[in-house]
Amino acid sequence: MRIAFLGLGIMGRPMAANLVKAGHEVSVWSRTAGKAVDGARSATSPADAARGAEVVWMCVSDTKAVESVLFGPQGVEESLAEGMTVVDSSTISPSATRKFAERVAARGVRYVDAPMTGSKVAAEAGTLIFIVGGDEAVIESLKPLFAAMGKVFFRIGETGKGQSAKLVMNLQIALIYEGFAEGLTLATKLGVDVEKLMPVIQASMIRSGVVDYKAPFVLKRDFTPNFPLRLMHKDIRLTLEAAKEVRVKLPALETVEEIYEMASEDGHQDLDYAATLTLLEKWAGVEVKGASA
Ligand code: NA7
Repeated sequence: MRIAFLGLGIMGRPMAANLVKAGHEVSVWSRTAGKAVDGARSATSPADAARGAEVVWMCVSDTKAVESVLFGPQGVEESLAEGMTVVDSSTISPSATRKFAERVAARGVRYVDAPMTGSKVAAEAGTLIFIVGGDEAVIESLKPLFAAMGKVFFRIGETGKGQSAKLVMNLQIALIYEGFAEGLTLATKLGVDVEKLMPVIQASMIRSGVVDYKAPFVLKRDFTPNFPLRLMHKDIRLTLEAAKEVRVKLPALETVEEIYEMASEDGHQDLDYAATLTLLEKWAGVEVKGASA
């Protein structure tokens, strides 16, 4: 297929590379000049990349970035042609997604939201999990592309539902992790050795994917970003906005948002979101340490 891939960040670049590897004809564009992918044509603008493409796939930071790539100067809109499909793998606002979809639909273009879960490692290995919203037949036609970049995709419903489901997922990840971080902080303050506590956690119903994944990093005090705090913070804000639009109150997430705000003020926005622990430690006057730290 002829694909325009827009946004060569931590996730986007390996995704585009996997499309090339799968034999697709790929044009790439990223806001910062000089980013390239072997075997892909480097385009000068989103409009240039999208010209003649069957599918335009985006993976940029946030709602504003998607809007600018689509509808800004030299945006994708200039090159839209009937029958084209626009796919967005960024995590952005569900309601903005529906508006963007309506605007391109007026030009005969289909829109699929396909945010993903999985780290940089999964993007490189082509084992991402896509959470998808859009027309069933259109999504079916994208199967080879999902297969090139991911291990599985789930269709949740019509356009916008992929983003909604993604926010619901990240809400739970953020809260589960904060529970774990508060537990370790209190344990340390109460004089409980966290290395002795871990096997109890793992033998109990607290055991979870989040704890399995994060515990080794936290116990080593390794906060290098697997998923940067700034991006989880963005997703928490998006979730609170989406909840407000439908008059749902999320008191726990509101509190966690404040913790992210203060962790950012402490300069931790580019560390992993696990670094929210350091704020709890500061308040408690302790440092959580495993044997390996
Ligand atoms: P990164 O590594 O921060 O990359 C973000 C990408 O978005 C990168 O290619 C940026 O371009 C691009 N970007 C940011 N702002 C803009 C604007 N205003 N216009 C155009 N392009 C922009 O994020 P990830 O790859 O980890 O994640 C991407 C999305 O997936 C995000 O929504 C996550 O929550 C999930 P540049 O680097 O300047 O070329």
